[in-house]
Amino acid sequence: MEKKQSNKTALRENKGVSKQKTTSKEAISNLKKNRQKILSTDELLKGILQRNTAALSRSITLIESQNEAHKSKASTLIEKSLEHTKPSIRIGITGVPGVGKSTFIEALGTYLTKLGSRVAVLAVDPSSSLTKGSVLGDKTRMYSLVNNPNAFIRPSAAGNTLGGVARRTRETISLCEAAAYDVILIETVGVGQSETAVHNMVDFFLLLKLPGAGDELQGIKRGIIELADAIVINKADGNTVKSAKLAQQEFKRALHLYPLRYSNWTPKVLLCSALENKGIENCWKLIQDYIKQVKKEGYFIKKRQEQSILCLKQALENQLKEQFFNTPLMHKELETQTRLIKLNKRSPFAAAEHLINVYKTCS
Ligand SMILES: Nc1nc2c(ncn2[C@@H]2O[C@H](COP(=O)(O)OP(=O)(O)OP(=O)(O)O)[C@@H](O)[C@H]2O)c(=O)[nH]1
Ligand SMILES: [Mg+2]
Repeated sequence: MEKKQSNKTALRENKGVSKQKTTSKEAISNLKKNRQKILSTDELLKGILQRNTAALSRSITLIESQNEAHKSKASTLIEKSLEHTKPSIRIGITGVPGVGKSTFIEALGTYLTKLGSRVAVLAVDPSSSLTKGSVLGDKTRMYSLVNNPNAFIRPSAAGNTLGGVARRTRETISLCEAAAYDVILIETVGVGQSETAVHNMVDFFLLLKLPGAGDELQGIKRGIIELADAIVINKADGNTVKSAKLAQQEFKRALHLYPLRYSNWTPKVLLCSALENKGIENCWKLIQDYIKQVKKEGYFIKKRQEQSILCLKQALENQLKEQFFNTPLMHKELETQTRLIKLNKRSPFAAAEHLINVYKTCS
């Protein structure tokens, strides 16, 4: 007689779960339709103001679009959102690749959400926006923030010029402020010009450094030190604590050599371990001290105004350049003038004057 199969054996096959009868094709198609539905600027704005992250993401995608119709819709949305922007603190975080920017943002962002703040994380990295390399890196390093309902993470804006990426990031900041994010953290790689672009759109600029600055100080880019409101030596953990403390002393000494800033703020040098969550609270306290001081002295608002005016000038320059070269006639004229310069038959200045005259007469 065949032995009855025991319920305990792993070989026993239970009857599978049958397909749910309630899954309606109609519901699925509605869901798909809603996803594809083109929202008007008013609908997008309403969603943003209601702090709906899907609406915010879709609006940012609209800003990033190269399609002419999308561009004009995006401008309308930005214009409409401006009157709704809420106060925020914008913080730029820079440092060489691998210094721990994303880990630091993960730690600081999580800390801030625990204090009750809503945090948006953006990135400016024109080099990796082409390959989308930063998307994976940032999102995997920020695994706890990614799942935090009070955090919004948007990787580097698409675009192959720094100007384009910077513009989109600025516009994204506006939208995040309309969506009432209290703190906006912007990660940027400490190479190339991107840190200057980020410095021009934030209230506080933080430079992350690695321990062991002894030799490094020689090769440090003077420009970045001048931009930084704080230098934070990361990875001050394990057996690098000692060298981190040494680096702290060296940077403190080096900073004394720099002239006083318009902000009246003396940059500070702190230690932290983003990985072990140490020193994050101090960094935030420092940022708050800075904001308090510059707000009291009126510099906070002045700096933002100056940044906006600088942005206007850069936008004008970019648009004029684009318009100037963007006609077949100007292309042809430019080629002719280039040839004449190469043949030493015309000076570059005379060629420029000629080109401007042609542009003026045909525009
Ligand atoms: N020991 C130690 N390791 C850290 C610390 N912070 C980050 N790391 C490690 O350093 C590596 C790089 O960290 P990221 O946060 O990706 O650095 P990043 O500056 O954002 O790098 P890029 O985005 O590639 O420029 C990872 O392996 C981290 O785990 C720290 O405080 N201590
Ligand atoms: Mg990173």
